[in-house]
Amino acid sequence: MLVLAADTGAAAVRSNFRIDQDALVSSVGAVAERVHSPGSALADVVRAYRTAVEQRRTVVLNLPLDVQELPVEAGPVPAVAPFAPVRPGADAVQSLAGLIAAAQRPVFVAGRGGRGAGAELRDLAEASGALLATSAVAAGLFADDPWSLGISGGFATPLAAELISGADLVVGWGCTLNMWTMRHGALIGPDATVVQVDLDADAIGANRPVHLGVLGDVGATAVDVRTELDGPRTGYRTPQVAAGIAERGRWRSEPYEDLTGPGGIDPRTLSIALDDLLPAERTVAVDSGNFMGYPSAYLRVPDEHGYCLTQGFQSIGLGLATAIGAACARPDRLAVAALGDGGALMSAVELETVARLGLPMVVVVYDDRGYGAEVHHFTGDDHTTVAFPDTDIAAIGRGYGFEAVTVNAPTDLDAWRTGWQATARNRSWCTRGSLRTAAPGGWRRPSGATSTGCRVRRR
Ligand SMILES: Cc1ncc(C[n+]2csc(CCOP(=O)(O)OP(=O)(O)O)c2C)c(N)n1
Ligand SMILES: [Mg+2]
Repeated sequence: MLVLAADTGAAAVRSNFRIDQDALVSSVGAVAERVHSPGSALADVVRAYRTAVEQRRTVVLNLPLDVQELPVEAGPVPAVAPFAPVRPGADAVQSLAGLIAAAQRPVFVAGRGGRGAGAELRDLAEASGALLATSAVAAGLFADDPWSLGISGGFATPLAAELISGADLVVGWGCTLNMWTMRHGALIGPDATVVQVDLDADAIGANRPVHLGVLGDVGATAVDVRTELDGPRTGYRTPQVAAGIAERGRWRSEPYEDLTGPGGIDPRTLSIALDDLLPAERTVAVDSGNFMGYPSAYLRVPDEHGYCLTQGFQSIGLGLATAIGAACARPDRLAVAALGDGGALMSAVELETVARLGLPMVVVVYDDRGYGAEVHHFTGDDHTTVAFPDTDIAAIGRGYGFEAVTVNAPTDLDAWRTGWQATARNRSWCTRGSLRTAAPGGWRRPSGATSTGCRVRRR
C-alpha cells in the first residue's frame, strides 16, 4: 500500500503542525519515504512504489508542503520490471518433499504470505494428501475446497481443531504459526513435525521452533515441491475425514442452544441468518472485541480478498474504516462491517463517510451494551466502567442517513429482508443486535462460542 501524506517543509522547524512523521510511520512498521525535491520527485515516487510492490510493504510517501508548491518537469516514468518469485534452494525443496512423502496426516496452514498462492497450494495439497487451513488474515483462501478446514486458531471449528492437532506434519505457508493461529501451540501435536515456508528469514522460527525452514516464495515453493512428488496421495484425505468435513466443516453445522429470548437474538442465529441473507460476493470487515468470532465463523467469504481482520494493533474501532476502504477498493462486492457496540460507538463518525460517499454497505452491530471482551476477561470484577447505558444504535445510524433495524428475534429480519431486496445494493444498512446477558467463554479462548442476544427494530 502506498499512502500519500502531506508534511511540513524541512525548514518549518517551529511550525505548530510539525511532527516527526518518519518516526510515526516507522513506529508502526511501515516505511517512510519522501519527495525530497522537484528534481528527485520522479525517482522518489518510483522508489516508494517499488518498495511497496516488491517488498510488500506499506509505504508512506511524505509530501512536504514547500516541495509541493514547486514546478516539476514531467519526465518519462521509468519502467519497473516485476521480479520473478524467489525460488527456494534445491536442498530445502528435497527436504520438504521428503517430509511430505513420509507424513500420514499433513496439514497446510496458509497465512498472509500465502494469499495469492491458493492454486499452487491446492495442487500441492492434493499431491500430498494434506488438509488445508488458513490463519485468520488469509481466511477464504481455500473457500469451497472440500478439504478446507477454514480458519485455524481461536475461530477454528471443533472439527478443524481436532484434525489440525492430530496432524503429524504442519506446514506454515507464509504463516508464522503464532499464538492466535495455533492456540498458543495447542493445535500442534506433541510429535508433529513443523515446517515454515517464508520469504522473510526473520519470520522462520519466530514464534516456535521449526524442524525445517524454507526460504522462498510460497507459490514457487509449492510448485517446486510438487514436481518432487508423485501423483495424489491419500494422506489425511480419507473417506472418514471427507465425511467429517462435509458434515461438520462449518460452524453453522455445529449444534447449539439458541439463546434467543427476552434478552434478544442469539448472535449465532443472527449471524447464520445474515449469512443466508447477504449476497455471496461480499467483503467482511471485522472490528475487535468478544463478538468478532461470530462474523468470522458464520459469514462465508468468497476468497481471501473477502475478509479483513483489523487486529494489526489490537485496537477496537477500526472495523468501520476498514469496511469503507474495502467498499472503495471492491465496489463489485458488498462491504459488511461487523462491529461491537463499543467499537461502533468509538468510530460512529465514519457512518457519515459511508452515507456521504453513498457506499453500499451493511453495518452489523453486535450490541451487548458494553465492552464485552473486558467483561469476559475480568470475570468477577466490577464491570461498572465497561457497561454502557442502553443506546439506540439504529437511531444513530438513521441520523447519518442509514436505513436501520434492530433485531430482537429472527422474525425481525423478515421485514429487513423485504426492505433489503427492495433497495437492492445501493443503500447502506445498519443492523443492531444487543447482548444483554454475557455467558462465559469467548473466541480468544479455545472453549468456543459466547452467547449473546441481539435486538433489531425496524423504523
Ligand atoms: C482502542 C482500544 N481501546 C481498548 C481496547 C481494549 N478492548 C479490547 S476488546 C474491547 C471491547 C470492545 O467492545 P465491543 O466493541 O462492544 O465488542 P465486545 O467485546 O463487547 O463484543 C476493549 C475495550 C482496545 N483493544 N483498543
Ligand atoms: Mg460490546
